[in-house]
Amino acid sequence: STDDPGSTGHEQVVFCQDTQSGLKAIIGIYSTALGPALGGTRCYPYASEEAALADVLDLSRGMAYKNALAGLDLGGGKAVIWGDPDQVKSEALLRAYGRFVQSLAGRYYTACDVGTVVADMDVIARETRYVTGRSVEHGGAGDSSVLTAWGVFQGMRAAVEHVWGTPSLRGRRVGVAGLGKVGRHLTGHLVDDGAEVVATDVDPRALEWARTNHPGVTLVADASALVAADIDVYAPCALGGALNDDTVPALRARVVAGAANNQLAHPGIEKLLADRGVLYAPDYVVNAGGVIQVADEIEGFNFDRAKLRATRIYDTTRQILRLADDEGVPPAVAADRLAERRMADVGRLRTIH
Ligand code: NAI
Ligand code: K
Repeated sequence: STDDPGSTGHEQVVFCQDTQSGLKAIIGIYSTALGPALGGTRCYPYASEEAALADVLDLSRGMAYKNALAGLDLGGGKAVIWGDPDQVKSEALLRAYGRFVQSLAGRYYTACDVGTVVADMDVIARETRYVTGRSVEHGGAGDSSVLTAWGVFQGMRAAVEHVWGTPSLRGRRVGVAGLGKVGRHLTGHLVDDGAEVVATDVDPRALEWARTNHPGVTLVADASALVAADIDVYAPCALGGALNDDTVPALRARVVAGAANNQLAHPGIEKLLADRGVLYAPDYVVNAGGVIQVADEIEGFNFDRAKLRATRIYDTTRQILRLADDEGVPPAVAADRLAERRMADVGRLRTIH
């Protein structure tokens, strides 16, 4: 129980080992209050078992909050496979891992994360039915960046409305850092809505994509040039830690809403953003379109149904920003409170498992 100060609040933590394939994995189930725990499998060369455990505890808790706010009937879980994905991943290892997932009998559903790809989920699925994010050929939902970008766009509209009174992006200057899978779809939505997009990427192929598909997009040298540019909205769509002690003081945007996970480099950044009058739409709220997409696959993927759910990220973001104002807390704290309320309220009503 969370009343115990020594406890992390997790329901279950499972250590998995298969010596033959070299599998070492940890599955963390934070909460099944809203339904089976859903969260991806990360494959990463952790320095130690302690580091792997710390990561899975943190990530599985985060998924409980994310899934709750996404309006899913799913709890929060996550798994880590300890090792370099290029070296450790094999059919034998993934199938051994799949058997551990199956042994949890539906308390945990897995999906892709850093170090695992859709093809890995197809292999895992040969041992367990509790896996999602599979390939289209296997009945899966396919690339989740489509609805991730749609959800980010919806969250951005809510944040823009909160600051300027209208959700329209027409005439707004939006800085997109990272023209990868999500950044490209997002750029499309922004251009369609009449925004002026300023963007950057470290990969020349991404810049070429922009020049070819959206010649109206202004390209800048790097992320620091983007942060310092005259933009209204900043959309981090590359790596974590985009909001840090260097970028926030230089930031000219009044709104931050982007796809990247873990945008805040450390907890103090929230206050720095607030002090500078920057409205931060919490990353895990606005980037939930991806998990919404893979969650939908559990019922048999229906794109329109999933898109409708991702569209509601607009309403959720609005609600969170208002709650933050009412309760005088940063949006990330308001988001956590809303998630906790749903887990407590609905978790109490749930009778079927
Ligand atoms: P991606 O790997 O397709 O795209 C990332 C892009 O960022 C690449 O084009 C890369 O060259 C660029 N990049 C890397 N470092 C950069 C830097 N320092 N400056 C500028 N550009 C840089 O990844 P994807 O799928 O588009 O995801 C983007 C972010 O959104 C990641 O943080 C990911 O964790 C997060 N996210 C993605 C979801 C999805 O469904 N794809 C779901 C939820 C979150
Ligand atoms: K719990």
